[in-house]
Amino acid sequence: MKTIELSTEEMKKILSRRAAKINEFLMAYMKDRGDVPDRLLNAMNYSLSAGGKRLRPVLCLSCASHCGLDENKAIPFAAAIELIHTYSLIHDDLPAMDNDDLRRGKPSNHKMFDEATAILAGDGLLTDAFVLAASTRLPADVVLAALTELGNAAGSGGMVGGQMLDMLFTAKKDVTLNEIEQMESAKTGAMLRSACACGALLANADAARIDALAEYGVHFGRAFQIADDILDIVGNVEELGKPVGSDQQSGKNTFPSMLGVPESRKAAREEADKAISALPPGPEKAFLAALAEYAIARSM
Ligand code: GRG
Repeated sequence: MKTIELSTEEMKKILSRRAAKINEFLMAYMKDRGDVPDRLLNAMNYSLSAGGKRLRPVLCLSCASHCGLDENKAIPFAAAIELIHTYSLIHDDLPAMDNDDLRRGKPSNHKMFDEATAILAGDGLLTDAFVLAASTRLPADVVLAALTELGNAAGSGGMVGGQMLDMLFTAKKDVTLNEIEQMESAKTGAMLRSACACGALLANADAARIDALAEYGVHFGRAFQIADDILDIVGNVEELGKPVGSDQQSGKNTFPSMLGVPESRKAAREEADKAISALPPGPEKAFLAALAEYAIARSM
């Protein structure tokens, strides 16, 4: 066990304060959108305001601050990451993908609206995200580097590719643990890793620091995903925001379905420890370490 210098309570306070900043920014951004048809705007707003934890934007702000940038300067970029995350959840729930009726404890977007509207809401969020991220008021080369990083993580070599592998592996009988790791590191891990890397890039940090925070993000992502998969087996609907056992029902192979819950808990613990060990020194070390603990605490 590593020494954590921030209590869970203190960490949660900082997490909520940062999530509130992101929420406030997103509300203002989504309010002033006279160009968007009402139904589309309502569908985008519905999922954006459904109560997400804002983990990715918070990681981005914290990593930016860890590298010496005033985190407020990174808010538009961090909010754009949440737009992409929200799009991915809307599309993930569609009948052609995971076919989930519930998300964040509420009817999924296509259940609340309809399939075509949900597809367009996702498309709108994804595309608008890049315009919003590009509006970040920092030097253009720095914003461009972060945009490239984010596009790669969200795109076909990252999250979208991971989702493709997920669909392919769900139908496949003899999936290996390596394949599951590869799929999860792209599907869930890429965006978490990228949120950290983008924070460091926006702060114009040196390469070693960007790599170290990206490494933290990789292990954070693995710990987070394994914890989520464990919760799908041992959690409850309140924690999950969707019915328990959906992975098993849809024939998904996950860490706990292949290794069992106790081994998976060990793996999640190891990944959280690796995330914490990767952290370079700086003002956010205690917060980022406590956040990695929080990512697995729900599943232990
Ligand atoms: C459809 C292109 C496309 C991609 C979908 C992210 C993703 C890829 C699917 C999500 C599937 C899933 C439930 C994975 C488990 C881990 C995860 C990403 C959980 C949701 O993230 P949280 O817990 O969600 O940060 P909130 O609701 O807090 O924003």
